Amino acid sequence: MGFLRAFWKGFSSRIKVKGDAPKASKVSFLADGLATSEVIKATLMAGADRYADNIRGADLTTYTVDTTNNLDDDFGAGQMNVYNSYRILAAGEQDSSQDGGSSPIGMLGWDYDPDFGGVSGSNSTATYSFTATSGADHLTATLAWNIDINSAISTATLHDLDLELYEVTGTPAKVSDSASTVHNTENLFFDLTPGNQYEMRVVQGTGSGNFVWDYGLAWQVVPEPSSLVLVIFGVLALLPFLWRRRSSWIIFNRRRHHHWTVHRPAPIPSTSPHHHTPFP
Ligand SMILES: [Ca+2]
Ligand SMILES: [Ca+2]
Ligand SMILES: [Ca+2]
Repeated sequence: MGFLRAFWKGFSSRIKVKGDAPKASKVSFLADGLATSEVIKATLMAGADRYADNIRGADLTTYTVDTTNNLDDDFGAGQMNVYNSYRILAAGEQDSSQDGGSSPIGMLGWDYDPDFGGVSGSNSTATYSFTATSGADHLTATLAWNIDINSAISTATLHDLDLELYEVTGTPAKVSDSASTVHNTENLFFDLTPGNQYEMRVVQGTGSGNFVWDYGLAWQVVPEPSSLVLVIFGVLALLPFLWRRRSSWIIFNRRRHHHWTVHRPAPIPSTSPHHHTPFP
């Protein structure tokens, strides 16, 4: 519930900082793109875990990219991680360079582009530049858009957008893409080379004519899953040591300033009603 409260706080604080009057605030909030279904969908999918070591329920250890839009046929985008998605939303909207955005983009973020596809002067390529950190990082990104239904509700058109990743440290070279012709999301799931420069590009699908449509894009660059597994195993390896040092109960308590401390609960008094006297 804490994550959900934080998630909502991110939304509501965004409403408050835009304008003074409540009505103007709401308009700004919607115009932002933050409340669009495309951005919310992209944020949830880009924040999902492709690997999950759960305390309860089944683990997710066999994620396999096997669809034309780079998802798993069985698990989709993986296991929802609301905290990841909140962090992506909180990192803020970052426009493509064609729409006046600054470069580079952050390691987490999202964009809503209301006009894309080449018609009416809109851009038909949208570029998002970034540099991988010196660590072993992994990019997860989702481009999402809705089907185009005309006002008479008589025709439905699925515009074809694709998502590509170029390495641009030297001569630009495409290193990954998501180019489905039948889905309304495209996804990147890619191990980055430390320190190299990259561009994510939203483009028209091959053979697609011009159109004008809107999309949401969300991304996160985080340590590779394999690195996270090593950290998890490292912590697990330490647990027996802590267990012996601190007697039979260990409670991890997160205090202010984000320090983790280890406590042993006070011994149960002999007068406690919960104390069990052994049978003779
Ligand atoms: Ca935008
Ligand atoms: Ca645009
Ligand atoms: Ca496509």
